[in-house]
Amino acid sequence: MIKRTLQVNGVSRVVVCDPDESLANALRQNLGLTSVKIGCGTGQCGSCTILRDGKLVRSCTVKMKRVKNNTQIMTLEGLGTAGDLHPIQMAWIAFGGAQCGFCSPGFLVSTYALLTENPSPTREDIRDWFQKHKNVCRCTGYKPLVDAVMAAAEVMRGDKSMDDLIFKIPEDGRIWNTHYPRPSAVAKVTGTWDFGADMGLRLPPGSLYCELVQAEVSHANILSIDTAEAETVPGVFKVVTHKDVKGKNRITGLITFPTNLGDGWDRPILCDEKIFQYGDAIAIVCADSPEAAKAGAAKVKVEIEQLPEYMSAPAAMAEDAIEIHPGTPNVYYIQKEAKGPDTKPIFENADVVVEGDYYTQRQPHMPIEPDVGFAYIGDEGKLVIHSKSIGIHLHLLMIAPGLGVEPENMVLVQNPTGGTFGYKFSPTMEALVGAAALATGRPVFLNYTWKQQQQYTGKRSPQFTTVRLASTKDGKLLGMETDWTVDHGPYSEFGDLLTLRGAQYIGSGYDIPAIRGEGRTVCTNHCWGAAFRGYGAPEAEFPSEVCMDELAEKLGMDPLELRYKNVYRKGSTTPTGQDPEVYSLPEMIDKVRPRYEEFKKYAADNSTDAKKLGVGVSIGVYGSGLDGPDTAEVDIALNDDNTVTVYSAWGDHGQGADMGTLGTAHEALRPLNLTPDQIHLMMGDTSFAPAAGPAGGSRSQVVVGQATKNACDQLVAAMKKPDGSFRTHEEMVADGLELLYHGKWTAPANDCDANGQGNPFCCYMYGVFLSLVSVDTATGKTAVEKMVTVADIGVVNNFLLVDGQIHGGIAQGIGLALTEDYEDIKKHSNMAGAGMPYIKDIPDDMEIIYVETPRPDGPFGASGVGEMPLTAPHAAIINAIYNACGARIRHLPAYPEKVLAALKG
Ligand code: MCN
Ligand code: FES
Ligand code: FES
Repeated sequence: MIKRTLQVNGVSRVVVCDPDESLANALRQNLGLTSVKIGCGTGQCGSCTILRDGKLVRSCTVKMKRVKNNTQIMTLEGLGTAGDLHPIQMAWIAFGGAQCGFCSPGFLVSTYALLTENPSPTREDIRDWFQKHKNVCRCTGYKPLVDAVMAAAEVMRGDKSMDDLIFKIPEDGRIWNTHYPRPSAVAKVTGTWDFGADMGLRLPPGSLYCELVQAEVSHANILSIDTAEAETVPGVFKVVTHKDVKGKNRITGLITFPTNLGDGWDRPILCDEKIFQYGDAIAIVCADSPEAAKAGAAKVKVEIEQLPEYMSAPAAMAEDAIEIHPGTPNVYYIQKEAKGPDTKPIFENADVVVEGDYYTQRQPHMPIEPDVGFAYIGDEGKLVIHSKSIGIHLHLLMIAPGLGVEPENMVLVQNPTGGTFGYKFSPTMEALVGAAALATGRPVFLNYTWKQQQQYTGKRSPQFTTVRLASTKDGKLLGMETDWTVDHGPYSEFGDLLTLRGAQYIGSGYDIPAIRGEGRTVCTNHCWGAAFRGYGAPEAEFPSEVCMDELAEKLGMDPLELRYKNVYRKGSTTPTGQDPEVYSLPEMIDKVRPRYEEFKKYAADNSTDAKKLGVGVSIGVYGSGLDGPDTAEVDIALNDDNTVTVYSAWGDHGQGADMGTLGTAHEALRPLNLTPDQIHLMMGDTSFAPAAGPAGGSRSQVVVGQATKNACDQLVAAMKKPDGSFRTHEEMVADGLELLYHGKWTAPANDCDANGQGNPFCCYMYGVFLSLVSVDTATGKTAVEKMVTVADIGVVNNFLLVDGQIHGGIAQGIGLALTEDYEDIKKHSNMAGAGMPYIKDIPDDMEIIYVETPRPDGPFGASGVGEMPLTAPHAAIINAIYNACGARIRHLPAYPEKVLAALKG
């Protein structure tokens, strides 16, 4: 142990710790300064950024033995507090800089250092600074952060006042359709928003730390698991294996369709007979310190018999491949698609036919916050599990039988969450901490390292897709034939539903009268397939949007005009045969056309042989909802001080479930004239919030929003007196009226049939993407220089939310197009290796144009937004690469070497 006296945020503090402890851990654990966040833990993300003797450091990389006595330390706690915000914090609030908020402390301290050194930075100076100091954000697409720094600098220079940054509620009192800041913003910018790892530090004495024993091969039979030596390691309390799990020891994948050949019970909580993928959990070592747990895990002996590893769909589909789940074929689900007349004669007689093979990769979600959670036995004897779950009621039902606990004896709670982007549509470690809490009887805490996050949470399922398009010679689409294969990894959860997305979205946006297709779900030994923002759309729309470009070329037509000719208009139907709820795509294309012409001119004027510029377009469509009659429930209560409390399980990835709820409830409660702070939110706990459904499929603003509105409408109706005024709480009680109202709403939609036909969603989101790229012809490296997104997401609840959603989603689309992958288990297990976009990978020139067409079935006309920006921006970028230099990339990501090879080819 060493002792250090540090000057922390202006106060002298003493730390006693291990010499090899990181400065980040010492600040967090020893001094309780939990604004310092640990994301990557390896110097790549900047979430642990602090000032040491006036210089920025990533504190996870500094060992305490290298920190001298009297070192000056500044953390976010030293910048400003809730009652006395610093201009940088205020600007972060005003520009929606904190979505999940996990990166915010690091960015805020970094900004403070920048503005101390350079009070008048340009936007490019700011981008250079965050690039140099490796500040990474996965939510915002960076542009709002640069806006915030510019505004903070103005206030700090005295060119503007703090008051200029404070949102003013309009005179009519309305916050719907404004820039009202989210309720959690102040906590997020002051470092007081406690994420799972922060709460883990404050668990009661006697709590145990978990370390996983994980598979180091991708497919094997387990012959034995020997925990004897591990249990003798000092500090180890118990090693939990499958033998300790009292239930079925399986997480159910909830088979969606009866034609699925699996039964859904294929994912072990703790491996018993087989290992299905690299990183599978085999045992949990529970100990009184993280170090003892780690030492114990190293002593668990697992004897295996290695089996052939099928790391992609073609490998698992080979004739001689054995069944990964014995008894279930590796191809376990087939989805047919048939719309309109037979396509064969259409293709035989069409003027023009184009065809291409396309591949979208195993995109990693890469939240900055790694997976984390804890569990304990609550005071009512129930098993309580806290995690990053964005579907608490769903996950409870998925894991309860495996653990052997009756659902009514379990509670799931969502911790403040540092981004998921869909990986938390699946349960991850909930069942592990649940099993450990039951086996030990103690509170248990499990925090994945970022490497574990990458290796042992689900990924976007790679998809191999063929598209053929037939058209007349003047560009009217006549038919489409398509085939798609989904590599869903070893666990079936939601794999059939994902495969259905091919039928719903390949070719979507266009009036295609005849379609035939078939898709299949394949079990492999690579990482399991989880929902990822866009869920099936980026996989489906990339092929059809690139194929549309190939068709335009063959026809000699402008790609935007080919799209304009074919997009949905009255009388058109979607690939599932549904009438779109609105027909805004022609108007959206009209809006983008001037920018398109400008971009083309700019590209022509600025291209050189060494750096070629090009312009690309694409169209994105996605449904807001789970298929069919998607339902949500929300409660509202009138409090005795005449305020209200909304009880909601609208899951929060970081997108802003709090503001979504507040904005919707405030609008619905307008007759009561409540101020926003008179609406309290109680969210994310199955013990008091009714089932709202998971925050997936960009469904919450529509479905949970409608349930929220329904609850509010009931309350307002009950409070209304015959004279039109409203009862107080006291009068409600006096009149014997209910104080709690249960809101419920079900989407007017129906499930698709076996041919993929139906009206699965009542609200869709529409996007038109325009990108300008440059390609370095010597290296093949592509840079996205400008992006424009035209969005029709219905009426906007809150602009800070939706701007942030769109910028952040576009940034992930750029990563999908150019850099991101999780194919190589070793190389892609850290942020830089997996192609995480840093600020200079994302253009500052990003424009959003809204077309707010009110949705008949959305609350106050709103549709969803979350996934729209990741439906097809990557196709616009790939089309722009072709336009720039003639390199046609059909397999993502478009690494420089691929572009170079295509250029040479
Ligand atoms: N919203 C709005 N006006 C609209 C539509 C939506 O103001 N017309 C707001 C909503 O109030 C909500 C947000 O925009 O705060 C997204 O709403 P919606 O599209 O309904 O999506 P959900 O709330 O169901 O969120 C899920 C969606 C999905 S599926 C993924 S994945 C995702 C995402 O949103 N993951 C995210 N956005 C994310 N944002 C962050 N920062 N982190 C993630 O992990
Ligand atoms: Fe320290 Fe990522 S740089 S946690
Ligand atoms: Fe930056 Fe979520 S707000 S990572």
